[in-house]
Amino acid sequence: MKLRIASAFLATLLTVPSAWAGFITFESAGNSPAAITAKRDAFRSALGGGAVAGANGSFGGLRREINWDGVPDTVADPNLLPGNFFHVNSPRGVVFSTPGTGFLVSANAGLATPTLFGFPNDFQAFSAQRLFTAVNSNITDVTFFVPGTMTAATTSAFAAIFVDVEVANLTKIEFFDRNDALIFTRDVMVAGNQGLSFVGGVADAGEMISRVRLTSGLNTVVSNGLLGNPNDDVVVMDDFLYAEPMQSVPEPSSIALFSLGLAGCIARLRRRRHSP
Ligand SMILES: [Ca+2]
Ligand SMILES: [Ca+2]
Ligand SMILES: [Ca+2]
Repeated sequence: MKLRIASAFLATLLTVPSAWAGFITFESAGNSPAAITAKRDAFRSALGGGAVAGANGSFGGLRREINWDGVPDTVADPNLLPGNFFHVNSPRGVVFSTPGTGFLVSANAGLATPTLFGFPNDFQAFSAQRLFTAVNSNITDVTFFVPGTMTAATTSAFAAIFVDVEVANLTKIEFFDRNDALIFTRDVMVAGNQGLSFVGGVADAGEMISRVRLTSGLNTVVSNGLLGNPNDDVVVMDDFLYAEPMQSVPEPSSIALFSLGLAGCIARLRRRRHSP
């Protein structure tokens, strides 16, 4: 019995992630791009890479950004954006998925399709002119690859800008590790009608983010000018910022588990050798 309790305790000890000290949160909200620029800049500084983008949104090999503004008209509203556009067409190491029916990037001015998904009194851009949304869902999941390769990756930091967050506790950002365990969650600050909200988290103890889930309000964009329902808070997104996706290395707890298993094997082998 004692042995059983001891093994249960040991198993618990080994499956608990090693000291999630948490994430450093960066957040602010306001009615104009200027209101959140200082916090965006602080997040940029925390990750490094400067302020000038290189090819494929790479900042000094340390950070990536997506502002949607360079997306071609052929994959912008009313056309869907492929979920792997920033993995294949412009390799930035991210793939998007949604329980909905796809993704839209808003149209530029001067085209047949209205800008801002057809809601000029609700949305504005942080970076002009394009915005991003899932279609028929308020969920966007982001997974990571070493940019330009099929190698799965993790990141240590992620931030997003949300547009038109009017109701508290509906819009949030969540980080999951490689075991799909939730390691960070934050409700996005309310910014009011047409406002902008910045939220991001930076790992401070080596945590590795395998998936980011962005929940945008409680409404959905169905198509330009059309919402899923007339009453609930509709929210869309602008810039994504994240630390350069890196190939995953085993976490300390997995190494410990592996070493323990190896030690057990060696002990068993030794016992076998010494037995008559
Ligand atoms: Ca609004
Ligand atoms: Ca933009
Ligand atoms: Ca709203």
